Order: sequence, then structure tokens, then C-alpha cells
Amino acid sequence: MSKEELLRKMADAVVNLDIEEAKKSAEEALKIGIPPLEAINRGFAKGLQKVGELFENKEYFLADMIMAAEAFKTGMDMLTPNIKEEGKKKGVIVIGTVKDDIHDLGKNIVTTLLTSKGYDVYDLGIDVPAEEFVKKAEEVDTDIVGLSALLTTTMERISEVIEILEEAGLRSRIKVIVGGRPLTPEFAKEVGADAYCEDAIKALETVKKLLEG
Ligand code: B12
Repeated sequence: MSKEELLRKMADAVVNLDIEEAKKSAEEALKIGIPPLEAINRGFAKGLQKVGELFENKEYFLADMIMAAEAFKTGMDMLTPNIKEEGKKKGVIVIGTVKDDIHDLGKNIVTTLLTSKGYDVYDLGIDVPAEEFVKKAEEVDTDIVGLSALLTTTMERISEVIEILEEAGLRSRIKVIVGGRPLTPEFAKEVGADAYCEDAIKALETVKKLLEG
């Protein structure tokens, strides 16, 4: 099977809610040496994107979206341990999904990639109140706070976190990066974030730039 065929098979496994097929195709990807991040982004994540469309068109229901997420996670968990770790610690990042939002698959990819590249990442998980980001940021003296929001109803929470960081007098020394489906570079600018990242690769590039620049 060619690489492109396999990537298609990975996406199909998620669309077809087929956990077994997700496992098999992840194994195959490792065997033929597709870089794990590429397999996630160009394989499984493409499938989730399609599932989102099917849900929006009412062809799929919540139960389907849950199964699709499970298939994605099963495949991703097999691939991520194979992302190579780099030595030397380079900076501290506190990351999480904002309050009232439980989407974490994308944030977890960002966490895994940054950790593998030598950053100290404190992942606060999902449904994180604004105050908790600030508390952790102070506690670990973070360089960057990363915020994920996947719902139009939760994206406003990002400005809440930024406001509280400002009130605590931390904003001038902490950079804020944001990501998630409904966000845009314009939104990031509007709420005063330092950067919007459309995917994990962009997140890594941005973190590098913010910390070196
Ligand atoms: C999987 C999924 C779920 C799963 C989540 C499982 C999990 N553990 O995360 C479950 C089934 C639980 C779920 C629930 C719901 N969902 Co949902 N879900 C999705 C779906 C299909 C995929 C999201 C995903 O994981 N994508 C794959 C990852 C890899 O991509 P990503 O998240 O975009 O992440 C990348 C970038 O955005 C970026 N990034 C992300 N976070 C961060 C953070 C930082 C700091 C940085 C730098 C970068 C970054 O890097 C990531 C990696 O490359 C989307 C559709 C879509 N296309 O997004 C709908 C979607 C987001 N869900 C939606 C809805 C409506 C819901 C529910 C409200 C449904 C309901 N009726 O209950 C609930 C909400 C529950 C809640 N309170 O949060 C809607 C939102 C619509 C809207 N306008 O707000 C969407 C868009 C589906 C749709 N088309 O209607 N969902």
C-alpha cells in the first residue's frame, strides 16, 4: 500500500468509527516509517474534520462523534510515543482547554509535540477556569500560556484569561498563544493574544520564535 493510500485509510478509519482499523493503520504507518505527526495530521485528523462536517449536516450524531474521537485517540496514542524526544529544556508552557470546553485531542497533540522538542509543558487538561491558568503560570514561572477553544460559545473565555493575567501583572512577561477551530488570527489580535496557531507545527514554530525573539 502506498503512503497516500494508507493516509486515506487512516482518515477512513475515523470516519467509519472503526477502532480496529485505526489500530491496524497506525501500526502500518509505523512499519513503513511515516513520521508520526504527519500520520496524525494528514491521516487521522483529516477523518475527524470530515466527521465534524457530517455532524454539522446532521448525518452523524453525538454518539458518532464520540466514537470517532475514540478511534482518533486510539491511533494517536499508538503514534505519539514514537515522536522523538530532544534533550535540553528550552522553556516553560502552561496549556489547557478553556472553561466549559472538553475538546482536547488537538491540544494534546500540541502538548506532545512541544514536550518532545524539549519544552516543559504543564497541561491543565480540559474545562479549565481562567484563575487556574493564572495560578499555574505564577507557580511554575511560565514563559507562555497556551489556550485551546473549540466552540464558538467558549472562545470568549480566552479574553477572560488574558484579562486576569493582566490584572495579576503577569501579561508583560508571559506570551499567550491560542488555537482551536473557531479561532482566527484576527480574533487572536482582537483579544490581545500574541499568536494564533492553526496546528501543532505552527505552535512549535511560534513558541520557538516567541522565546528566541
Ligand atoms: C471530536 C469532537 C468532539 C469530541 C471531543 C473529544 C475530545 N476528547 O476532544 C466530543 C464528542 C466529546 C465532542 C463534544 C462536543 N462537540 Co465537538 N467536535 C469534535 C470534532 C469532530 C473534532 C475536533 C478535533 O479533535 N479535531 C482534531 C484536532 C487534531 O484538531 P484541532 O482540535 O483543531 O486542533 C489543532 C489546532 O486547532 C491547533 N490547536 C488546538 N488547540 C490548541 C491550543 C494551542 C495553545 C495551540 C497553540 C494550538 C491549538 O493544533 C491542533 C493540532 O494540530 C469537531 C469538528 C472539527 N472539525 O473541529 C467538533 C466540533 C468542534 N464540536 C462541536 C460541538 C457542537 C460539540 C458539542 C457541543 C456537541 C453536543 N451537542 O454536545 C459537544 C461540546 C462539549 C463541550 N462542552 O466541550 C462543533 C462546534 C460548533 C461551534 N460552532 O461551536 C464542531 C465544530 C462540530 C460541528 N461541525 O458542528 N466533540
